[in-house]
Amino acid sequence: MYSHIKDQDAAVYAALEGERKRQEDGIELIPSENYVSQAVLEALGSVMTNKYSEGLPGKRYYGGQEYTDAVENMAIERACKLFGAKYANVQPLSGAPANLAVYHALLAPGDTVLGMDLGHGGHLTHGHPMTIPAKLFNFVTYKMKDPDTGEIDYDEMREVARRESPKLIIAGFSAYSRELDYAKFVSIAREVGAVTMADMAHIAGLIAGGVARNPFKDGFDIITTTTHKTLRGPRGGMILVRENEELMKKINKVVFPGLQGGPHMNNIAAKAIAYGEALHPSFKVYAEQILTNAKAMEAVFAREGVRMLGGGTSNHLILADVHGSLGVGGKDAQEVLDMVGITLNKNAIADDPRPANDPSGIRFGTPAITTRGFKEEACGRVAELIIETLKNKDEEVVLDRIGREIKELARAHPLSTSFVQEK
Ligand code: DSN
Repeated sequence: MYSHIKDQDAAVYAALEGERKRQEDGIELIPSENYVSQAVLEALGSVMTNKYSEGLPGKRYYGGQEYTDAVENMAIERACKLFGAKYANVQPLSGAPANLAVYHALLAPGDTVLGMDLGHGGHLTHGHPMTIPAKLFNFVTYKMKDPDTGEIDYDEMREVARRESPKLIIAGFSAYSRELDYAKFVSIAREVGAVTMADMAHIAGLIAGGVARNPFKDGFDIITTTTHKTLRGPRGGMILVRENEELMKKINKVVFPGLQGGPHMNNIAAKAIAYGEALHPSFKVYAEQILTNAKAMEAVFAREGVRMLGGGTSNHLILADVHGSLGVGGKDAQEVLDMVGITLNKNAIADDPRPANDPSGIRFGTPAITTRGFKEEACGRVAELIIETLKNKDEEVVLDRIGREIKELARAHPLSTSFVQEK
């Protein structure tokens, strides 16, 4: 692999090979990561990277757009088909610029946005004070009623909405393991005259695979997403509009020229391929297996009495209170698990008494290992090994043995060059 890089630049080659090997040898549980297919990788390394294509298909600023137009139109059509949208913009470079584009299309400085509290599972781009949107707009939040069931406090959401009159209401999260009641969001938004946006970055693949509810079915106006998480595409973002053409036109103008320059056409070609994969019947098998695998891990954590936020999971991820249950802080947990070959991330839990750089929780999920062909039995074993590692975090002999077992599990599940998921 990478033979030209090897001949030309040994230092970069060493880093690429090291990363390839790390991904192959370890068990990847960061719930926002995945392994793309060879076809997606090829598109990323294709000649499309050479081309400038500012504008939209049929309305570009530079010449020579026959093939870029074709590939972007394919990506748009496939995205709309996957998610039941009338319009799509596939140019956002990632999730944060996709969200920023929607904010700028809909809001004036000082306008109010209602989103999920970051400490209760929301995302940085939904109003963390350090972000540019938070400096421009007024973010107010809703929370879970009870972190042990994960139920959102919709009564409080309605009260906040009535009091604050948000122009935009956001559903979406990066560390929340239950389904949202989109119909309730829409009813609250209609009452106060707000537009609804679902940031479905984490669960786009589950929606595409038909195992999570599509917010458009309940009347959401806009969906934003990254394309590289459960959707298993290249790194990137996308904005979908259910049916309002004027809304899409406003958003298009912000994506370019408002926010970005030339779209990354190699990435858009890779998105088209990934959306084609997600439209294939086997993607449903993949999405179902993600959930089955997460349930297998949940069962082990429940049996071992480790507290899970939301009381467990209905999607691809689990947020576990390892400090509360096992006396290990999130930072130490992440580090010792890295040592045995399990990659996940430390994560704050709701109303975490510990600091952000060493919170109480770990967050992990099944999209990447499911791509590798892990089934529920192997996932249950990985969950047992996580807990055993944390209980023996200073026992070198135990950790060595676990590390060897992790390597064996990884070897037994090599990455396939085909994107088709086997049952
Ligand atoms: N960094 C992503 C995640 O891990 O959820 C969200 O931006």
